[in-house]
Amino acid sequence: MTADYKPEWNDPKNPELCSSVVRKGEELEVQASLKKNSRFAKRSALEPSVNQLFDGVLNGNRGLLARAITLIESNAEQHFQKAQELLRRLLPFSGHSIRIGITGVPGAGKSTFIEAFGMHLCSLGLKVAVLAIDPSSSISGGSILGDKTRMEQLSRDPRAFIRPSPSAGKLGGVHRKTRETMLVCEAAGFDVILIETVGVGQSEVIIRDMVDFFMLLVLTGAGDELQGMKKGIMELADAIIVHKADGDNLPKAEKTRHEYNRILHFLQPATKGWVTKAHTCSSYTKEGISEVWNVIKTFEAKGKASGIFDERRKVQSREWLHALIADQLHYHFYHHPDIKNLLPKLENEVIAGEKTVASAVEILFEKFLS
Ligand SMILES: Nc1nc2c(ncn2[C@@H]2O[C@H](COP(=O)(O)OP(=O)(O)O)[C@@H](O)[C@H]2O)c(=O)[nH]1
Ligand SMILES: [Mg+2]
Repeated sequence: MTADYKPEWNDPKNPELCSSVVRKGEELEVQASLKKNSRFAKRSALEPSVNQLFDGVLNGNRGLLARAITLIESNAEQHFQKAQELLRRLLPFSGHSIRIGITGVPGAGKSTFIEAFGMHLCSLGLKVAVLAIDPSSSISGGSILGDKTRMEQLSRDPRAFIRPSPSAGKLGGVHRKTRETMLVCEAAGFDVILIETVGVGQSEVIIRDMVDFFMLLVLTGAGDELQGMKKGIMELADAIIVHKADGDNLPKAEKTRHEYNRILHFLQPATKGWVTKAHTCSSYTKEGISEVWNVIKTFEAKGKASGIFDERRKVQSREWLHALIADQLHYHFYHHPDIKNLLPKLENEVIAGEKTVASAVEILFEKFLS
C-alpha cells in the first residue's frame, strides 16, 4: 500500500489549510473507473441500445434505422442476440408494406428502373425502401458504387431509403439478413419495399420467397434472349417488363412483349388466380412506369380479396422458419470441434476412394449427435 499524501496544490507554508489527503490506491481506482466509463461512453455512442434502436426505428429515424440494419447484418456473435431481441420487439409493427422483388440479367436496367419507379412512388406520397442484393458486388466491388450514382435522385429523396447488399456470414446467409432488414424497414413505416437481385443464380428464388410481387426485367432482341431464358425464372414472375422501350427500340419492345405473352400463355402462373403478363416500359422516358404500379396495385387488391396474398405470407413465414433451422444446423455442424477435426481426414478418404460418401456422413453425424 502506498502512503497517503497531501496533494501538491496544498500550501506548503500552511499545510493544515487544506484538510484533504489523496489516497494513492483510490486515486488509481478512480482513474481506472473514469477510463472505463469513458470507454463505455464511447462504445455506447457507437452502439445504441436495443431500446434506442427500437424507438429510433419506430420514429423513422434514418440514422438509427441504418444502425439497426448494421446490427442485423453483423456477423459477430455478440450482436446476434441483440439483433434478435430488437426484431422480436419490432415484429408486431411490420407487415404493412407491399414487398416487391425485381430481377433481371446484369444490364437489364434494374437499378435505373428502381430509381424511376421509386421516384414515381415518392411522388405519390409513398415511402420507399430499396434493398439491393448483388452477388457480383462482393467480387467486383464496383457495382454498389455504380448503383449509388444510378440512384442518385432517389437517394436524395427524403421519402426513400437505399441499402446495398449485406454479405453472407456464419450466422445465416443473405436471405436471413435481407428478410430481417425488410421487416425493420416495414416497422420504420416504409410503404413499399423494393428488392433488387441479379437473376443469375439462386438469389431470385430466395427473393421470390420473401416478396409479394416479383417482376422480371428483360430486354428486346427476344430471339436469343427467349431461347436462353430459363422457363423456371419466367414461372416465378408476376410481371415481365420489357425494359428500355424507348427511341429506336420501341417497335422491337412491342414485338418482344407479344412474344413473351405468347410464351407465358403456356407456363404455370407464379401466383394462383393471377395471369402474368408482359408490359413495356422505359426508365428514360418514364413511359409505362405508372402502369407497372397500377398492375401491382391490382395484384394486391385481387390477392387480398381472395385471401391468396395473406396465404402466401403465411407460407413464407413457415419457409423462413425452415430456412433458419437449416442455417443454424449448418453453422453448428461445421463449427463443432470434432467435426472440424474429423472432416479433412474423411474428405481425403472419400477422395481416395477408401470410404463411401454415405459412410463418411454417417461417421460425422454419429460424432455430431453424440
Ligand atoms: N435506353 C435505355 N437505357 C436504359 C434504361 N434504363 C437503363 N438503361 C441503361 O442500361 C444500362 C444498365 O442499367 P442498370 O440500371 O445499371 O442495370 P442493372 O445491372 O440491371 O442494374 C445503363 O447503361 C443504363 O443507362 C432505359 O429505360 N432506356
Ligand atoms: Mg444494378
